[in-house]
Amino acid sequence: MTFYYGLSMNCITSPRNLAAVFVLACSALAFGGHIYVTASGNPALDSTVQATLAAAGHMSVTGVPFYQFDGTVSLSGFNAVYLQQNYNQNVAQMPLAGQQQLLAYVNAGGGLMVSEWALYYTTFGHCQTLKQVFPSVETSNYSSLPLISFQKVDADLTINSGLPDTFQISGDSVGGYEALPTLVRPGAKVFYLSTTSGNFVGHSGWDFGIGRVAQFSQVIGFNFLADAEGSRLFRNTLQWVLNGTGNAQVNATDVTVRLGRVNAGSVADINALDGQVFQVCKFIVPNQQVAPVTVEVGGTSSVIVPSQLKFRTYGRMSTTGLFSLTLDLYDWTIGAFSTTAVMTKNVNNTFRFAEVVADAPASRFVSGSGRVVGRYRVHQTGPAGAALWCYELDQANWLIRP
Ligand SMILES: [Ca+2]
Repeated sequence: MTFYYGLSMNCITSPRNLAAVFVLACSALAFGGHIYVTASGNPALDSTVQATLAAAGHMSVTGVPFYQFDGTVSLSGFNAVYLQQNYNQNVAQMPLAGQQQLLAYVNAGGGLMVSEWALYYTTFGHCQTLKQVFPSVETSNYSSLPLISFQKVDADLTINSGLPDTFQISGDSVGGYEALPTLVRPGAKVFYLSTTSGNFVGHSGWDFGIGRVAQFSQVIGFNFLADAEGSRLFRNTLQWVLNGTGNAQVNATDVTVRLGRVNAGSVADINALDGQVFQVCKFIVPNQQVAPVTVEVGGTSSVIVPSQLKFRTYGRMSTTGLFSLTLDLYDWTIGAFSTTAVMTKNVNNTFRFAEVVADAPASRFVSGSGRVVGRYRVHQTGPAGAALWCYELDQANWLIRP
């Protein structure tokens, strides 16, 4: 979904350095990752970040500052990168080769967590290649108010764990406290609004490629990490990022149209996100209770007993009007499509990601020979621009974790 939130602030000048107070607080969480942290320019903060990560069970390395991340750093063995651009915000830009490396890293299944001012500086020419992985849309607006107010929007069990629906933090200033984006990119989630100055995107995330990215609109410094809820959100977010990494991608090998008529394309068109689409249109449906477009997509997983599995599509309606898309997964233990691994959402003319996540155990959605089958169905839910409307799919695949 694309979110747009009204009000805007009007601070356009560059944030500058200010001192912050050192305090440390942390508590434990499961599933240890190996995290590469770009140096903040403040060694005490880097130590605090590493201590916070260690208390949550993660190993970390403080690496080079973002502006020295030049493509020569090995990310081999790291599950995620925490990109900081705060105390060293305006020293220089991240070299293009470093941006390309991070982009490829996320595309290939790595995790990325970002805090400010990485987004802010993209409006001043930084990270023009990397910024496409950021779930929030860049802005030069920022807040000079120390109070950070979070309000939950898109619910997520990992992100929201142990946190109230609304909470406040006394933030950290490095020339300002937080960026004030009003939009996220299509398909990204707004986990929290930032509401001190209006309704801005305070915290966002999405799956990109077969990796995952989360973005804080705040400067994350000593105050943020010393705050019980700030620290919790920081740790939860990293956990959420880690939960989205390590995926293997399984492409479609076959499609079977159960209802509808193929108007364009073939299975080859749904193996890459490239604008080439497989288009199926409503045909003749005597009974409106039946989804007029019903298509099964099959593939082969090399992982037979996955810990996690999801079926993901990227598509849109070719026709204007009101429609819904339902995704579900074939459960081999019952020999039918699952009644619990089901997702329905509204769809329109804009390309969007949709996904259905396997409920436990995910292994029931993989046959003994590795066969996986996902299904998409499209219903008309209101007026439509054409009687024989069409849905087009650019990509369908599975993300599977061993
Ligand atoms: Ca395609």
